[in-house]
Amino acid sequence: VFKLYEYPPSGNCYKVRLLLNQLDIPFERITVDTQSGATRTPEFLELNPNGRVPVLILPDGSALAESNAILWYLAEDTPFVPDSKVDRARALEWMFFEQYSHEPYIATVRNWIAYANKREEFADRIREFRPKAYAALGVMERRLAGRDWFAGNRYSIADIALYAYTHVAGEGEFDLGDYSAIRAWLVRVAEQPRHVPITA
Ligand SMILES: N[C@@H](CCC(=O)N[C@@H](CS)C(=O)NCC(=O)O)C(=O)O
Repeated sequence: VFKLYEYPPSGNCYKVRLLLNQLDIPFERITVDTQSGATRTPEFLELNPNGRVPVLILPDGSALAESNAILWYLAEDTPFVPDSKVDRARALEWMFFEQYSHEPYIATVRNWIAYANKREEFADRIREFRPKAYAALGVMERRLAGRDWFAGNRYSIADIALYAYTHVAGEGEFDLGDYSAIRAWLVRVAEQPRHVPITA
């Protein structure tokens, strides 16, 4: 059985839970408190030398890190990966965008404000990151103009990767009011079969 090392409020960890649920794959959950250094113990670094969750333990006992790599592993040969070669690359295009241009700003600000109690300590960086986060939202809004999904013509792991932190951006005090295509897409994602909320 799969074992997921996770910090439940983390969007990166939620991506993996959401897909496991949508694939109807049973898994065990092990909570790791990222706020107290539990990801940096020698034991944890054996699982992921990069000291971060999520980590998925596969049935053969090996450990896989990086949320979007885990999504790719689980989704291969399922409808959650697009069919054509170019659409599969397109899914990766948006998953790399998520990790380089979106998550570093939106997830980080959300964590400092809503979970780590660092609003004052990191006030300068929050101010610096906010426009970069809105730039990423602007890119998503343009991509979604006139289309329902990020890659191919159906819901895929590219949507899961971007949904994770976009739908809780409000916890980082981001306002999606001007992003109507994103808001409509958030509703479409939440309507997919076997959807589970981040709080589950
Ligand atoms: N690129 C990684 C990021 C993972 C990550 O940043 N994990 C955070 C929680 S969301 C963490 O474990 N932080 C604890 C630490 O850095 O010690 C992924 O997508 O899985």
